[in-house]
Amino acid sequence: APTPTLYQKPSCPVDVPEVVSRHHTYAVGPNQCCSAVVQHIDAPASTIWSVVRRFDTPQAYKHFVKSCRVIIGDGDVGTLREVHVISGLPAACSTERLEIVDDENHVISFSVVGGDHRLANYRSVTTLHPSPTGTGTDVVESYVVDIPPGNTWEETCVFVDTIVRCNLQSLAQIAGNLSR
Ligand code: A9S
Repeated sequence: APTPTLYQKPSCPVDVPEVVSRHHTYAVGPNQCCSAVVQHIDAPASTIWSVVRRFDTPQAYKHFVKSCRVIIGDGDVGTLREVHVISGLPAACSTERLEIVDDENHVISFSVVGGDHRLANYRSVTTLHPSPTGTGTDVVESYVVDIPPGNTWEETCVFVDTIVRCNLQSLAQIAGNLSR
């Protein structure tokens, strides 16, 4: 019998440092999709972190957010927020739980636990990394989410990637202004 070919883990095209890949690895279910967006920002990681770490004020850089209130918690893991989003999106509000907030390694993660929208079981992780090529910071944001009924994997990825990219571009603007 022919020797069974071992399943070769697809080699990641880019050599991602373990400190990055460690946080951005998910167990993805059959009807889920996951992706990641990387945004270079010309600002120190500490400046960016001062904005990103504020789980209670996502509207500081997320333009889809109309308002946010903390339901319970003091900004540590387990804090719950209720986000109301601007009109024009297939959503009205989202209840989100802070899963990780690590001031040492600049890691923040939240999960969507409820709300009136179509992104069930959304979870994202955002990490900051001093850019290996000199100045600035590389922000990596990855997510996993259920593919909504009636949508394809591709459509879901495009939709969420677009929102995440908008948020990170807005973050770049704000952090850039703060660090002038
Ligand atoms: O807020 C984020 O960091 C990322 C996303 C994908 C948020 C998505 C969203 O808040 C809308 C922007 C309203 C889009 C939710 C939970 C559902 C949407 O349909």
